[in-house]
Amino acid sequence: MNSGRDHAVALLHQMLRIRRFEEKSAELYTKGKIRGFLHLYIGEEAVAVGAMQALTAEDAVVATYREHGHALARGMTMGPLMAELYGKANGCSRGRGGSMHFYDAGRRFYGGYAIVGEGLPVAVGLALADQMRKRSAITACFFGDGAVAEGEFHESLNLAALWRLPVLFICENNLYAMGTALHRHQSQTDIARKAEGYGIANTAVDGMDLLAVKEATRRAVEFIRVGGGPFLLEARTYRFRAHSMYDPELYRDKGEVEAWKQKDPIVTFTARLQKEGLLAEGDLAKMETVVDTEVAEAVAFAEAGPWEPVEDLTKDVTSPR
Ligand SMILES: Cc1ncc(C[n+]2csc(CCOP(=O)(O)OP(=O)(O)O)c2C)c(N)n1
Repeated sequence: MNSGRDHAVALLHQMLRIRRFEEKSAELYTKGKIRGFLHLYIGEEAVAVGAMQALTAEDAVVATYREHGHALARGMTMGPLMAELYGKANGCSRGRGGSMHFYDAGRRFYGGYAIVGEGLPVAVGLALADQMRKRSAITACFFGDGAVAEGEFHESLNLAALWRLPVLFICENNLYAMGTALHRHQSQTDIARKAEGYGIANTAVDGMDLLAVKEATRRAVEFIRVGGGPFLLEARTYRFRAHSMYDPELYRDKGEVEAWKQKDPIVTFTARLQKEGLLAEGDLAKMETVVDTEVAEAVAFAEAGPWEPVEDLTKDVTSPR
């Protein structure tokens, strides 16, 4: 048994699970099985999988509406995630949240937020709570480049720095906020450097390179754990699919997308493992079969799930009387 090899293969497996889960989700969406919004993470898998390696079960994770990958990489079971996309009662948020609102308090996975930038103050609050309770946990907060244009980004960085909170801000810079290119909404396109005005340590990393993300995150987490305060990590990545299922993608040309696909994190990591002799002949095909089975079982779980009864419509809904 070679633990280095096993770990590398497990990382590839994680990325493949995310990719196949989302490809199936897109297919089910076009069939009308999944409704509402669906934002795919395809192309960005190395960020969630690489970053999650540095976190322990005690740490908290906050993500955006593009959070399927983060939820899977955090260890959430695929069936309840697929059921959530269906809106079924056996979904991870009982079918009330859908694609944008995955949640699992047991795994300290706190969403899934539809509002751009919304997760940042939530992460600061979680980290403040952990700090006040004298827990050693840190909070990892994933968000897009679009979020850095929001006031919440600046307010969150300010408070995190002021109170030296254990927060790892991870900006997944995929170059577009919906249809708006980064240079059209940012005067400073070097996102990591935005942390400097707040005295927050920062670095940028190639978000298409799984091992680079893993190492950069490990260092950032280590810095936070020894009391260095918050950290901003910018992962430079790209989404291969449209912003959401409704997007005709008129803002970028096909050549650009094709060029980034040459850096596909799954393809490049597979090639690397093969070159280093860590992936034997047939290993990939076996892995694909395992993943396909897991996805098929998740779909069956969602299909078999019940709808929430109408009598429960106002359950957990509160309003002032
Ligand atoms: C406060 C707010 N403004 C606008 C929107 C509409 N909107 C949804 S996604 C999005 C783009 C966000 O891009 P980014 O943060 O870079 O994340 P990505 O989709 O690239 O992962 C916008 C403007 C929103 N959901 N919330």
